[in-house]
Amino acid sequence: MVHWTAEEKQLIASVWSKVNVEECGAEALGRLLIVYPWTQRFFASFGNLSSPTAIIGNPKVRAHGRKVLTSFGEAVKNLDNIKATYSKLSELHCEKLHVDPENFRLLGDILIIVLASHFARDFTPACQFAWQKLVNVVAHALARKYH
Ligand code: HEG
Repeated sequence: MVHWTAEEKQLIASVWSKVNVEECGAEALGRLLIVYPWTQRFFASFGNLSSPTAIIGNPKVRAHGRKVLTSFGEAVKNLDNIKATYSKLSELHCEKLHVDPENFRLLGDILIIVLASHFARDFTPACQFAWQKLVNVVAHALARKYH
């Protein structure tokens, strides 16, 4: 099981308390679709994804980004139980959505960039360390039901 130090927990909680889930969620998913355009294939039903402007302004991208980051918040609240928290979602992404688990890592790294750009000075190296650890654990948990 992953061990979290009191400092890591505190750093994660303090950043999360300042995150605007709607804004940061939309930005993270938008950046994923722009920076790694092959991820667009999972969102064929979302309409216009033809340019960065279209992606950033697409209401379905915004709504889904919010949904994903809200769900990410479950990991923040359940740091010691992330595997169980994402057990059903792992099944969904594997068996129904067929999302390649590499994409969980990409989204995690993008989220780090979004947080760094929003919180700049407060996103210290120690803070980045704790968040990188968190996104890795989340990606691992979501990939667990793949077979
Ligand atoms: Mg996934 C649906 C969470 C990464 C593609 N994703 C969902 C849903 C949640 C979620 C909560 C809604 C589930 C439901 O309707 O019951 N996703 C989630 C998390 C993360 C993640 C927490 C990573 C941190 N998802 C992810 C990535 C991709 C992806 C990287 C693809 C590149 N998710 C995806 C698709 C759907 C969901 C295609 C269905 C969207 C729809 O059709 O509405």
